[in-house]
Amino acid sequence: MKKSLTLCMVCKDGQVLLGMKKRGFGEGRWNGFGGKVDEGESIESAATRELREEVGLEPKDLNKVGILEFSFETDPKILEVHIFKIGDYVGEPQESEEMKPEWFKFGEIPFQQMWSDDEYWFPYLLSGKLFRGKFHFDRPSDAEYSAKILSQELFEVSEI
Ligand code: S76
Repeated sequence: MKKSLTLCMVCKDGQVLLGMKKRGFGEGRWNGFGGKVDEGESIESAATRELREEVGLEPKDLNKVGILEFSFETDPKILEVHIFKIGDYVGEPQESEEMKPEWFKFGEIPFQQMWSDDEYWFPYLLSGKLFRGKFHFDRPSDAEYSAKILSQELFEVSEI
């Protein structure tokens, strides 16, 4: 079974906006903004909704840059994550119940406190390349435990 999710990366003036996840999946780590695509909802409107709910921003542009499939030894579900790059928005980042936002310069991204796949695909994101990949992990990350990558594939694509 595959489940669709979104992940929004806001990149502006050489910085990326990340949120410290305060609860649930990936708690205690810096992450983009996103979540489940609801039934009957388009992937783009799900991305827009999550960005509004989690950090209070309305995207002015929404560029799909990648699709990643995540799977875990502990769960038969495959998570299909649609990654969007946002270059401009309306509003100011606001802390929500789920996320505490902070800007990071492209050279100072806190990979040690992020999901372990991020250091592999961020270079594609930041250099404007489109990508697809799959990462298989032992079990989900939380504040103390960083998910171990058991296998991975990642490549540039010409369209997505
Ligand atoms: O950057 C990521 N965000 C997530 O929520 C999960 N990676 C990831 N990998 C499983």
